Amino acid sequence: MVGNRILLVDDDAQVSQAYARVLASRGWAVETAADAKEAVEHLRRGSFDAIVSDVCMPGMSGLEFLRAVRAYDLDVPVILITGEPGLDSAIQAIEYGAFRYLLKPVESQLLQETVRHAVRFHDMARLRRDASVFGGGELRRIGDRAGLDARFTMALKLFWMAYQPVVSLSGRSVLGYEALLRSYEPTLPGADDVLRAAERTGRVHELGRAIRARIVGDAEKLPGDAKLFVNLHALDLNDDELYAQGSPLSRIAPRVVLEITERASLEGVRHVALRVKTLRSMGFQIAVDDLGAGYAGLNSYSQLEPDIVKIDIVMVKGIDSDLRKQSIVRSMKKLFDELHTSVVAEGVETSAERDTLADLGFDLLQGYFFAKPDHGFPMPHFAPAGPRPPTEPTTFGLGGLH
Ligand code: G
Ligand code: MN
Repeated sequence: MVGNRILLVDDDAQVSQAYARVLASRGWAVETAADAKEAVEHLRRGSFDAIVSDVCMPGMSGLEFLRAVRAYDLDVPVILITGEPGLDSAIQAIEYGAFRYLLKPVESQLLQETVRHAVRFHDMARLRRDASVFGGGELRRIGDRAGLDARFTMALKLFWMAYQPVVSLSGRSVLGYEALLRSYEPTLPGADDVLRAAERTGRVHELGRAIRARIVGDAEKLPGDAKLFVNLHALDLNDDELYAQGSPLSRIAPRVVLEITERASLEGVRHVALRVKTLRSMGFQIAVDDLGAGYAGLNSYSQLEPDIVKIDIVMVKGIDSDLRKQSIVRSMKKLFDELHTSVVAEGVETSAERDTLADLGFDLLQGYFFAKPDHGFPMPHFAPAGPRPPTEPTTFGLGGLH
């Protein structure tokens, strides 16, 4: 650990000296900066294994500083320290992508331990990046230092939304369309790349707002009374714009189902239950997405009390020949029936999967078998490939929701 470089940023020279002494005593090489601008100068000249920074500094806010840091180093863990306790600032720190958040005065031992963890974390991030060279992968591409912010800005200009129908088998109709992010920015080609870039540059809200505005524009062409399924990033729940009177999406709230994924933790969201209640009172419906994929089990179900749950593709893939999956999915379906919660099975790719799910009592399905996500609002096909009756009637929006 000797030789690791730590950057310490604080406008209070006394505090700065005290922390520097505490860290130097562990063998770390400490450099100090009196404000964010000076810190950026240090970053320009060399790299660090961890940054410890005051939140309130003259000249640059915590958010601006975090962004500036990310322009130089995508991985370096930043530990924020503040004199003003408060849930809001703690959560903001997490939103900014801070590694940890400590309250003043920080005990020497806690400071040392936190920095030690941060340095380890940084080592790990570097190893992953080195390893990714062999995979030719995404980490290396996304790991180019400067410019992530610029590339994300391009992605924000170039993205489009694909739509995939959620079908009702019984009505041979479309309940709604899920909006899925697609990117034309070559260096951030996948939706996940764009999302990760948004997280790393602290611009999740900006992306969420742009996506919602785009969807509302597209919705003018939404057929019949089909609903719109809109994916939210967990951090979007912290964005005031989502709740603002007159925000684009709120104007079509009764047609919108907000999907909140099971994959991500809701830990960084203030007052989750209250927020979801507010959204519901605005007319939105709530869905829990990717159920069965998350590490949290049915955790978010109890927090969100959704109108709809969407069973993840991992539970659907090959369900026709997997008795264990059938058994779990059957139990889930039964449970949600009792709770009067609609269930959608996602990622249906074959007629065998469709038939098994139908046997298990599923009516609402989504997947490549019916239609791939595409421009506009693609029509699903219910029969396997081959000639189809030319006069097949299609009705939209059959109420599969309770
Ligand atoms: O996490 P969420 O369920 O919102 O993600 C949906 C993703 O799954 C989209 O990127 C979409 O393109 C993809 N998808 C939709 N249907 C299918 C399918 O039948 N098979 C596979 N492999 N992916 C699908
Ligand atoms: Mn989804």
